[in-house]
Amino acid sequence: MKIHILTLFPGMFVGPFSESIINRAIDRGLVEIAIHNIRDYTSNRHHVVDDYPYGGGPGMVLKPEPLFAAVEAIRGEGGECGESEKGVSWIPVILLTPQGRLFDQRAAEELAEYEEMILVCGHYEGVDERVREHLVTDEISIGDYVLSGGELAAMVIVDTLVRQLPGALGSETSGGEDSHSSGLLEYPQYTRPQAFRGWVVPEVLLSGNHAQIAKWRREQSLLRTVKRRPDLLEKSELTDEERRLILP
Ligand code: 9D3
Repeated sequence: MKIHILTLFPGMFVGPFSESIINRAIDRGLVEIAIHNIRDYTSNRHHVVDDYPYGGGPGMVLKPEPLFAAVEAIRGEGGECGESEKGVSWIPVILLTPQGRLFDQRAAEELAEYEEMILVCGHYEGVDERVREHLVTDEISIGDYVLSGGELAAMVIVDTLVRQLPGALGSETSGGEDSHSSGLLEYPQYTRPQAFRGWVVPEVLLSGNHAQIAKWRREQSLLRTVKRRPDLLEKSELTDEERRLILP
């Protein structure tokens, strides 16, 4: 997979992408991450990337020319027709914006299908609408809170994509085995010591009865989900007995 990131703050990506799972995936050649400074694609003398909004109002607007130039340069560099070995030549151009569709695990799985993509980070009151209309193919928000720009959102997306790549996680875990794939929150976990400051580990976990342990964990997941994230239950498949357990 190849992920391009267009940003005015390339330095923001240096730390996060050189640690842990993402760095390991890069070293293993599973993913290539190319950070492009939008300012490098300006053609005006002072490398200006933004301007005042037509019609007036506060803030600045990201100019269209550097973004079009950057995307066109990226499209041009991928061989004659940009055809990858998997035969997918179309490269999505994804704008990170508070106005985008909400990013969730389903969206993460959808984006993981692409062999190559371009993430565009805004950092202003906005980007010129012609970028949205004629360059961008998708708009994504990572949640209903205000960030200073799209960079952290891009990192969140990269992280979710990289951990889905076969071989990116250690052999012990697979990306499909976590709480968001079962649709429920995770059950409580314990490790040694068996008693810590008088707080003891639930008996059942010490019993060695694996059927009982699995049952207890499933119940705990259900109860925790009802209490904290009842919205998740609507999408999860429960047995009649499980429904009985959580009904009031
Ligand atoms: C003036 C109204 N603001 C919209 C709520 C303007 C505005 C705020 C913050 C415009 C851009 C930003 C910067 N945020 C992002 O670029 C962003 C973002 C976010 O703030 N929250 C969740 N997901 C994302 S993706 C990109």
